[in-house]
Amino acid sequence: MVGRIEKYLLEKIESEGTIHITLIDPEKVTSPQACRVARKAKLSGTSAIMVGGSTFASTMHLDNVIKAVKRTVNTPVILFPNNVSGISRYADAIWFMSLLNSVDPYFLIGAQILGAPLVEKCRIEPISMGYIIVGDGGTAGVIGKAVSIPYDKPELAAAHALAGQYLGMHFIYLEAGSGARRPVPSEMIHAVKNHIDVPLIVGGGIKSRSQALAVASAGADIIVTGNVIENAEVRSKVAELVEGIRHSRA
Ligand code: 1GP
Repeated sequence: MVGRIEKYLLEKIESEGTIHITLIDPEKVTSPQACRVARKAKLSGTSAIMVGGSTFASTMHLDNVIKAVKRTVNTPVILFPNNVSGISRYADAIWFMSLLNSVDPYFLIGAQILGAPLVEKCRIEPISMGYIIVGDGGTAGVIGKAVSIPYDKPELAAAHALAGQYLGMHFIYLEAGSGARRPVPSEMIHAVKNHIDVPLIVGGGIKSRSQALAVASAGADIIVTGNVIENAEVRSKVAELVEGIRHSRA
């Protein structure tokens, strides 16, 4: 079954090609700052807001950030949880994700078992996603105990992605790690895209128009950026990234 937010994402991708999502890390912002980012990102063409980080924001702060963002923009808010504590009943949807290259069963299925009843109780739309950490992997790789896939092994990334699809996941996410020195290379994106039919999300280290253009041209359906937006004038930076993505469609 496809829920409302998933349908929205699929229709956006269908009509626009690659889309951009803004990631807000609740640990790094106050609620008013999150609102400003969301409002400006929306004006510049972002399609949804993801909220989550790899470490330790309190659930109360997470709730407050999401409530504030939802009061400010009508863009869907999708949780990007690093653990059960990343669930907020105020979000529209949650990436219900498994870290496919973790060596720790907790990140493969343990946290999901603990979180599922809460997601059901709070009626948050779960969107099934296979999460794959590649390259440096950053904090997410360390916390998630991932055996990161080297950039020069695109066929390994493709095998992980295909396994995720065969297990029934609706989206696949190639994650280079927040603030990665180098985004996921085009060859890897291309290899994965050639093997899967479900939409491909790519994030980590995308900072410029040309990087967004390269990632979109290689086959990403969704591009996620966080860091670069936190550290720049939001409106012009998101506009630059979205412009790069649009150029890939030309
Ligand atoms: C991190 O993929 C996201 O989980 C976004 O990464 O913060 O480097 O944009 P950046």
